[in-house]
Amino acid sequence: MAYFPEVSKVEYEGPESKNPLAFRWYNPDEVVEGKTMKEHLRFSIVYWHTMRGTGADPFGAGTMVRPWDDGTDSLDNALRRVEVAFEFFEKLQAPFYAFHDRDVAPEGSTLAESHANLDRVAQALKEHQEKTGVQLLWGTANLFSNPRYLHGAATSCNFDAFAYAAAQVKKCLEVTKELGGVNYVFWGGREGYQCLYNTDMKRELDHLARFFHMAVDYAKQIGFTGQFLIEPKPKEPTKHQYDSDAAACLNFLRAYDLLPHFKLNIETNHATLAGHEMMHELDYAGHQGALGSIDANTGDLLLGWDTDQFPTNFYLTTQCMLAILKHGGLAPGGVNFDAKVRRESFEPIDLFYAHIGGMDAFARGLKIAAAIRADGELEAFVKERYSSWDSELGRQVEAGQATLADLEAYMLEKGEIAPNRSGRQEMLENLINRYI
Ligand code: XLS
Ligand code: NI
Ligand code: NI
Repeated sequence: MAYFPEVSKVEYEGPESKNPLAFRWYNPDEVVEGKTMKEHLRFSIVYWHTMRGTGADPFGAGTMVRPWDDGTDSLDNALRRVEVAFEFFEKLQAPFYAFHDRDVAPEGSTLAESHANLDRVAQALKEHQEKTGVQLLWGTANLFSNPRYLHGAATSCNFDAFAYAAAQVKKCLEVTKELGGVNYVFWGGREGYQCLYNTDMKRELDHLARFFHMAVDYAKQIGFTGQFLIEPKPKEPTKHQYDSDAAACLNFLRAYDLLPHFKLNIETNHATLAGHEMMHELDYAGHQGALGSIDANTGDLLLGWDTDQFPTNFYLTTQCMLAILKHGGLAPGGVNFDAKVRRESFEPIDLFYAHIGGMDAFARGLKIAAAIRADGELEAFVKERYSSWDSELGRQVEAGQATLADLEAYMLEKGEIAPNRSGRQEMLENLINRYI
């Protein structure tokens, strides 16, 4: 059964191609810096936007035309979506996908029923994974949509909400393991606050840490070896999300002895909401050894919320790939398109155009970044910029072997600092432009 009869497998045709259903840059087997594009990029498609996005916004109902979806919450409908999803993944040559428990299977009227629904759909997902070779990049539990989580889940003031969330994560870990998921993600959902007058922040953070420790312990118990990831986001839905950015997440993980068990899943639109560039977040996570995976999308700076658009900007993808290559790549993470088509792009084929554009933008960013690295000019400039630190005393300071008194003695003798040199920002911006 073909749900996308107008599309056959999307193939690489090269930059000259004008076929809107072909890749112009993503050539899965092409080798860049010793690995294939497929191995570098590890593209993943999200179930929530691509299979479940309706196009609804606060001002109006859904607009998406999805002929296979009967609009019900039935198991049959869920099982049919699995077929659609895997046809889509295969036609796009996407090696991975990602889901929330509630995207793939309907919530039942009891927790036991929800568990059973998830088991049933997971069985179908497994069969399709085996048939197609598509793998699960990560699973996650939806701990934010149901009204029971209105005060949060792991940070709720209501102990029962915490317990329910724990039960959901336990089950979702089991299913992720069963499906061979290579990561498991916690995005903060409603873990944050709207108002400090009614919030015991310390207690909530302590609870969040307990929750993560229990997940780590349970993963060990069942032999789940995937990488745990936290996805930073500063706001939306709450005004302050606890996992606000890479630095805040790492501080939290360090403070609660969770650092050895977690890396970060960095999302572009969340970085911009936090007032950072994506490259900043990637580099920050990377130099702490915590760059796990990325949610590839982009926001609209004129809008200011999490618009989750598909990335098409070569400067953005080049910056991402410069940081990712610098820190040794993403595996077992990947480039996960946490992105949705616009409400006005309501036809199924728009899903193809969207993903093709995102995959091509990253493939091109990879090639540009690799070319910049191969020429080495940028790296050499940075190295030279810090070369005064390569002096004997500079090295001693870096190694923690010098004191304020040593530096005073040095400066008393020298009298004045060496002349500063230009940062050459504009020259370097021009240098990047040479490759784009
Ligand atoms: C929401 C998040 C979410 C996570 C998965 O803003 O990006 O989609 O990636 O829970
Ligand atoms: Ni995300
Ligand atoms: Ni997001």
